[in-house]
Amino acid sequence: MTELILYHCPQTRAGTTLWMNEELSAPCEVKLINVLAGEQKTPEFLAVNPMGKVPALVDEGHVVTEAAAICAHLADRFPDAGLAPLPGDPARGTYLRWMFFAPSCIEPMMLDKLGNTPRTNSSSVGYGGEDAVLGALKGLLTDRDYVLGDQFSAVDVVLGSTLNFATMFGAIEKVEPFASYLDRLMSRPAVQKANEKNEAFLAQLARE
Ligand SMILES: N[C@@H](CCC(=O)N[C@@H](CS)C(=O)NCC(=O)O)C(=O)O
Repeated sequence: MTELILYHCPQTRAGTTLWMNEELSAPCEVKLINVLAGEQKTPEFLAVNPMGKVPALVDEGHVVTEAAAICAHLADRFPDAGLAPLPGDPARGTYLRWMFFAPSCIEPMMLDKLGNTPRTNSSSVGYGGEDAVLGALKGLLTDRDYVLGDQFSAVDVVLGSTLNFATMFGAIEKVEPFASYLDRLMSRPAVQKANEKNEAFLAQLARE
């Protein structure tokens, strides 16, 4: 049997991958890493992810880190779920574009904004600037339900999760078209299941 272990901690970026796991009907065994207790810096976990960060996935001995990479890998690993255009499909370009846009443009923009470290050199800053990021996202999400149009895919898990964090922390205002997109995603059964599991995980960590 396929052995997939997902190292997870509730209330962290690992939530993105827990959601992805639920979209696939949970093929991964979830192992909790209590970040508040410092378990991500133990020698055992550093042997998995030398960054000492969650999430991490071990797929039959192969380590995948970075939430977006884990989601993309899981979508490819379980192609029958139809959560990723196959290599060779031109739609795969759109899918990969926004899969990378989330961690390489939205995240640093959000962290710079929340950390009050504005960048002035837009031509050398990878995300350009806040207006550029918001403009690109508005252009993407206006008049479509999901990144690929009518079809939900793993890129919506990554982009939706990142956008959800950004609105929760106040880095991006929850206005249209982001509000409808997020409401559509957050009402998915897989999100509800992941939320319930996170509640149970939090209770478990509090008892330990
Ligand atoms: N680039 C990583 C970031 C992962 C990350 O920063 N995880 C945080 C939780 S949100 C963490 O594990 N922090 C614990 C620490 O650094 O000690 C990803 O996208 O997965």
